Amino acid sequence: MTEFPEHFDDAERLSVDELRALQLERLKWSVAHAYENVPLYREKLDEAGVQPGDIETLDDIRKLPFTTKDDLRQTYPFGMFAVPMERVSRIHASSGTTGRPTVVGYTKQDLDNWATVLARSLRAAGVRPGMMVHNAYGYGLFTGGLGAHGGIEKLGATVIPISGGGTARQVQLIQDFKPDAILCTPSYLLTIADALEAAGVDPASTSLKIAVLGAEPWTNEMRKELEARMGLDAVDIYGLSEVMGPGVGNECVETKDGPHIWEDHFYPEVLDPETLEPVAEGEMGELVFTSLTKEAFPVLRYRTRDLTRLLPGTGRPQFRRIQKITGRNDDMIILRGVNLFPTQIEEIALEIENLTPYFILELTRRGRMDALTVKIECVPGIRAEDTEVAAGMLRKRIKDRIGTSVEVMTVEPGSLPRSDGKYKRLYDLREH
Ligand code: DLL
Repeated sequence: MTEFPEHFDDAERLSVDELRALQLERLKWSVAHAYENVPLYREKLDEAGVQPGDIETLDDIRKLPFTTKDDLRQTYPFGMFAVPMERVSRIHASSGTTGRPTVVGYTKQDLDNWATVLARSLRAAGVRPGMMVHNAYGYGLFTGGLGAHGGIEKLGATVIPISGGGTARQVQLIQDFKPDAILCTPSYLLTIADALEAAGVDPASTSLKIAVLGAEPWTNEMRKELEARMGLDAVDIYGLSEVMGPGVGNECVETKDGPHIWEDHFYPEVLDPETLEPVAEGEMGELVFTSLTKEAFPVLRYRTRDLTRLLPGTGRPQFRRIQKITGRNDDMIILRGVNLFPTQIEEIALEIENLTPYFILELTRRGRMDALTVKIECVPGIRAEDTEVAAGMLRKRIKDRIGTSVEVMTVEPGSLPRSDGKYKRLYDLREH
């Protein structure tokens, strides 16, 4: 066996003081780089009366203006690139739910840094050089597939670049190649587990020992469900295209307590989404990132719309951690004045006997009121009475804990759409 270091690279051995010094040096570079090379940043900074030379401490980051998805749309496709196109090695894009896609670019150095943070992420998740990794994130413009691919190679593991979809073939190759780890969305892992079962294979009996899951919100209850069903460790990977792609942060398999942010490359803040002021330490708010090393596509205080809190590091003590993200501002359903996230339903449903993680939410209008229906599959083969009991319990717990009434409708096992990537849970059927 090859010797491998306890950590993937030296940055993981920095003390907090060394890390802060490195961040400040890099922040100064990044702000100057954005100011000098991206007209929109120059305009925004000038308007805010800030010059790159005004950044003297890390707290001075608060003088900087914000960047939003709208800024990226307005400069579509390449207006935010900070290097000439000849230096851009790769382009990715995210489709988003509405409007133009957001386009991001990477220099050779950016791709190398991305592979490093990804390799570090996989290392934290328990993946080791020499292991075989089944990469079922989608390849293409989506950052998931190719982003993870670079990191797997950099770590020194073997990559199976299967991409998303084609579930029957995924199941076949898992049995034939016997990979140690799988990378995909949590909802797609459920689809794979089902397909294994349908093929007469016990999902817990495969060679898979680690699943590195992300690209959509998922709960600790879903983690328990997947770990029990598949006999593996399920670890959370976080990231977004605008900031890099997968691997902005990752959970440590030893602690499974939320992703550590690789702060030597991405500087995190959590702000009150209304006032845009920092929340008190450890409080919930919107996650905002400033890139510290990106050449092609620097971002200053990019508003992610992801809601979480910043916590002290555990498994990698010098890096701050975020609480597992359970929702985005955009996923929030406001039902008759009560805020509700699909993950809250997932959490409750998975506590109840005979219910499955397969559910969708339908939002409709009855007269002047919005109504929410949870359509959920029960486990196959149970009695009609037990179905009723489970549905009633779900309805009651949602009312008790979230404070709003919803309808619960149980549907035939296997009748709801299955995921092949990011799973769509909410269907808004109201007329606009
Ligand atoms: O989903 C990058 C990625 C690929 C991350 C593979 C992890 C694994 P986007 O398509 O730009 O990029 O979507 C980013 O997805 O702002 C979050 O709302 C959500 N998201 C990503 N990872 C997680 C996670 C990729 N672990 C958006 N938990 C982000 C919860 C996540 N939400």
